[in-house]
Amino acid sequence: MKTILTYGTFDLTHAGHISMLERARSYGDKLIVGLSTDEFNLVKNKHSVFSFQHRRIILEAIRYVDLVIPENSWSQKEMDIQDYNVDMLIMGDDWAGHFDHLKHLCQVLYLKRTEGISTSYLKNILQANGS
Ligand code: C2G
Repeated sequence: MKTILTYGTFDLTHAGHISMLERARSYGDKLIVGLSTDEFNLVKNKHSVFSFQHRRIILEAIRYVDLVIPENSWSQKEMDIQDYNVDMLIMGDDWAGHFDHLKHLCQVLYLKRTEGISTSYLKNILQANGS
């Protein structure tokens, strides 16, 4: 059983998120997603449209996701990797290099982000349409 771990806010879930989850899952047999809580989003200076509970419901409905755990801090990754026997941490390449310090615990892989789509782009469209 090869366990993959990834993290994110996953607000206004879109095709870029789905592509990341699908590709991450393809490297193993189980994908765990550390979902940023509303409180941790503030630490990340992100203000998600959907609450943690709402984002969790959506993620848990995605076929590539096997387990969703809360991400409360930057520093929990070491513990998560050990607690869940993680074989590989996978993040988008906007994070390239940021988690190399975890390579003594598990493999670390950065996958190419999907161009042309982002949560902030979607927010701008929604605001422009006055919705
Ligand atoms: N992503 C992607 N393509 C996009 C947008 C996002 O591949 N067009 C990927 C990101 O690279 C990330 C994941 O989808 O791996 C989740 O994106 P965000 O919700 O923006 O995550 P982020 O705020 O970067 O949180 O501790 C790590 C952080 O919690 C990561």
